[in-house]
Amino acid sequence: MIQDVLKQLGIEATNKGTSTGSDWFGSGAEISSSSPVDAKHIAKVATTTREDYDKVVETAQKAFKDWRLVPAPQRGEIVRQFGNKLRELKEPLGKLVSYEMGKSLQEGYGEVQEMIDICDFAVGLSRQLYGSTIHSERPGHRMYDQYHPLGIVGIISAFNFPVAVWSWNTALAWVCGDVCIWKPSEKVPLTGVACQKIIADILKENDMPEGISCLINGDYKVGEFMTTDKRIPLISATGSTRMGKIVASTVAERLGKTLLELGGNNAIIVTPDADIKMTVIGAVFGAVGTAGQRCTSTRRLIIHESIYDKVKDAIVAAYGQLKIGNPLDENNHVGPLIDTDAVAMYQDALKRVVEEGGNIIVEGGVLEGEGYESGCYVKPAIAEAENHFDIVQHETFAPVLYLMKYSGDVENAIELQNGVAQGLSSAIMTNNLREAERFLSHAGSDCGIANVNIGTSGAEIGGAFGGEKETGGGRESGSDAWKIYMRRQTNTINYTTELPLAQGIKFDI
Ligand code: UN1
Repeated sequence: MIQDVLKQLGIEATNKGTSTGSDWFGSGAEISSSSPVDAKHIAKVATTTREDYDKVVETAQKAFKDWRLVPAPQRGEIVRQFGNKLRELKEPLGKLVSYEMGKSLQEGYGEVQEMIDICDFAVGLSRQLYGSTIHSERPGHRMYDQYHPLGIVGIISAFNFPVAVWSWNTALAWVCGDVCIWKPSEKVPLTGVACQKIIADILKENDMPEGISCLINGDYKVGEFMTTDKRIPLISATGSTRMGKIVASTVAERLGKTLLELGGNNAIIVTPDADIKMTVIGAVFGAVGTAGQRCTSTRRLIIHESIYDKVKDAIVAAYGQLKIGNPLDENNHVGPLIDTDAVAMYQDALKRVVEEGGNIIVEGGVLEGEGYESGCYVKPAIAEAENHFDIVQHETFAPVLYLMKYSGDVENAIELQNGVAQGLSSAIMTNNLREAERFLSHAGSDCGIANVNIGTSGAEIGGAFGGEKETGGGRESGSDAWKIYMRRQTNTINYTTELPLAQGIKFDI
């Protein structure tokens, strides 16, 4: 099956990993991509050397000069064609995402659907890159602000959403008149090659220059080529808080802009007025979907003491039904972790929660035997824990869910929910309007995403996506997230024969 998929997407046994569009080159060491599904080698990708990288940036700089002059709706037309091509290739690309990364086939397709959706969004946006008009304090003057293309956008994406997060950035950046250089995670280089081939064909069919969409490959050192490079005004990076701090300080050193989407430590508050059935679906999908490897995955359940046992029993029972195995088999709920390092981190978290006084109520463990040869399949686990535990305060990118109790008012639950360093996604399960509104108020959740009666994961592309505190503060995808990809300019025009100064200053000569 996978051979057909690779063929449909133009993936060879060994692929060049550096591209400015139709031109592929690169002479760096090869990365071998293997699947966490069955540990089988899939194909190789050559990494990008410094010399290759400089060639990419020079080509991108030239392309920017032309691309910024293409009217925004025409740039949108290219993105529309890209979205249509993704519709045609949804099946093979979704399968490759699932096989190379290890998420379920449904989620692989869902990820490609997010790409299609953001393309549609970007097409509409290409006619809506609005600024404001402002009334001047001076007679005969007019003011407005406008948004201009920024330049080269460097995109560093993570393994867990190997294609969608790139598309959120690049589809918007393109309609905004920017050109993009993408470094996918070195854990999933093939999906990057596949996407670049798709857009390269579209750009070629439209006689567009090389350099509008560029691909580079390699580890953090290749990422550093971009973060230290003054020619790249914006770096959009998705990944751990540790990585984000390094990227932020490196880019700040040269006063560049960053868009950071980093770790989450997402909680669902379950109040006495919660619908238990909905809570169970939301919490279980949130905790075990993508094997707990979404930045929006549910890590903590904060449950009112009056319903604690009832919710706990229902969730434990639901965990008993979970099927773990090959994610390409639609009967399975939970696929593998990305690699054995991730498995070690998962094991360490379970050890540490016990050491800190936690109580495991659904045992974890690494699965062995037929179908589990990759060593990456783990059992989703649940521990009763306290919010202040060091391990609970950290994001473990694995299916480990912490249960904790609150008593009294919803304010106490909100305090626990906010009592972590991260601020990405949050949710409350309640049919009580007062509780829901308090949770959403300025004294409520401090996260970038706050949901009522749905879980923490699975955000739609129409809203701005990102979070506060150690999540990095960036917003990508919908709403007005496009503004970061443009530079703002304020214009004042005097259509009189006088030159009055602002603030009433007199300056007669
Ligand atoms: C991520 O994990 O980096 O909201 C992105 C969600 C998805 C995106 C997650 N739409 O869960």
